[in-house]
Amino acid sequence: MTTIAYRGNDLMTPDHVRQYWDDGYTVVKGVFTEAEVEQMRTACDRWKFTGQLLGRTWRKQNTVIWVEEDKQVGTTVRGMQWPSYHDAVMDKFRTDPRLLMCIEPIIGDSVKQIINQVHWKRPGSKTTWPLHRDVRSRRPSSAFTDLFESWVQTGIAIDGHMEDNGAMSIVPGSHRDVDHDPEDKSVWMAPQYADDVRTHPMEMEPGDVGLWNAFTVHGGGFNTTKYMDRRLYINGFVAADKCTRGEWAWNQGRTCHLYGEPALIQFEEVDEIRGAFYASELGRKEVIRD
Ligand SMILES: O=C(O)CCC(=O)C(=O)O
Repeated sequence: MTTIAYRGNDLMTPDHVRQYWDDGYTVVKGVFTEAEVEQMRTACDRWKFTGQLLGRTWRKQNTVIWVEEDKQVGTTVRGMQWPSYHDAVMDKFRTDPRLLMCIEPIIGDSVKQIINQVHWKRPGSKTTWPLHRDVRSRRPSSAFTDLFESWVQTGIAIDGHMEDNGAMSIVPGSHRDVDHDPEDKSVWMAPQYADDVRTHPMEMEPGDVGLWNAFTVHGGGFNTTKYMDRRLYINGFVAADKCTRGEWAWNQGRTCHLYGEPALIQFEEVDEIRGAFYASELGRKEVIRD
């Protein structure tokens, strides 16, 4: 576990750090300003329109846009990974020093990034993420060491993140309900927590940042509003010396920009399939990941 000195103006206070380890999550309020959140909204909308134009799930190396047919609302862009290779706004916020300030007390300041992802929950759609633990997606497990301590997921609320528009729920303490064995598939999905009294929506205002552990149960929620979008910008980080995959984000606190060949992260064929493709044309099933 990392111990760093707290400075008076740090966003991530000792109480946040304590809550993160005790409850498996925390929310840091007011990290980004409304003007900055507006930039993220505009960038996310551009990607949503791109997905709508493409009309089908599309990938270029680590960048993927997942497009689904939704029985209620039709063709729907529900998520994407790694906009930051192609989008200066998303890239800027991915490595914003305030995000480092949030994660540094947990995993230190030499950090690689595995997740750079946007989730949309379209009003009236069936989009949801059944209750789960993110350990399920940290594959292959051999690439990660001490996942419980070395990994942290962050989510920037781009819209108000509320029960009505599909805020994800969180289960405080659920990271301590199980052994931290990445190969124990029986703990990956966790539908039984729907009835757990601890389960509640992780409500956030735009610009707040939620952090959660790889073993904390979370997910669920539908956007039952008529018109209100629910966009969440998720960035997942790992202590660099505990992971053999990912793009560097910070090395001893210094920002590492994306350049050169994309790293091996979750798309196994990143070096072999270099061109853009529609998943359906290559007969591939592009499973949505987190
Ligand atoms: O977008 C959401 O509501 C859920 C996100 C989630 O469960 C995840 O990223 O693991």
